[in-house]
Amino acid sequence: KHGVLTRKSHADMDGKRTPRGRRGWKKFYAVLKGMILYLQKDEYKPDCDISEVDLKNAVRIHHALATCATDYSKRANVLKLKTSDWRVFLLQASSEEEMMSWIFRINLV
Ligand code: I3P
Repeated sequence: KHGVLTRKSHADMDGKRTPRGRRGWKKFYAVLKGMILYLQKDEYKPDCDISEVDLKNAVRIHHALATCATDYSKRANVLKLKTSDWRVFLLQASSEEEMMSWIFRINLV
């Protein structure tokens, strides 16, 4: 699955709140491949040509949990992604349908 996702980092590893200055929203082209959610700067990336930055933004979603971010009301179609290392991301999808589809696909892994 792939599509545009806008990310906000809410908690870092070990569940600590992401500090001010790193809590802004940022738009990515997301690609779910195997157990990795790539958050890329640009749409097309052949597997052998992923940049260092894109690799850094990739999220391992094995043992991650995606839910509707019902406690976040500032934006619509936002899902919450908790990773196995206790990071928390808010991810805004382009529509409710897209949000549900991302949640379903992430939790299927
Ligand atoms: C954050 C940025 C986010 C905002 C966040 C700010 O500042 O303005 O958009 O979240 O508020 O800290 P920075 O880019 O300097 O990290 P919202 O859009 O959800 O308001 P927060 O600290 O209350 O999460």
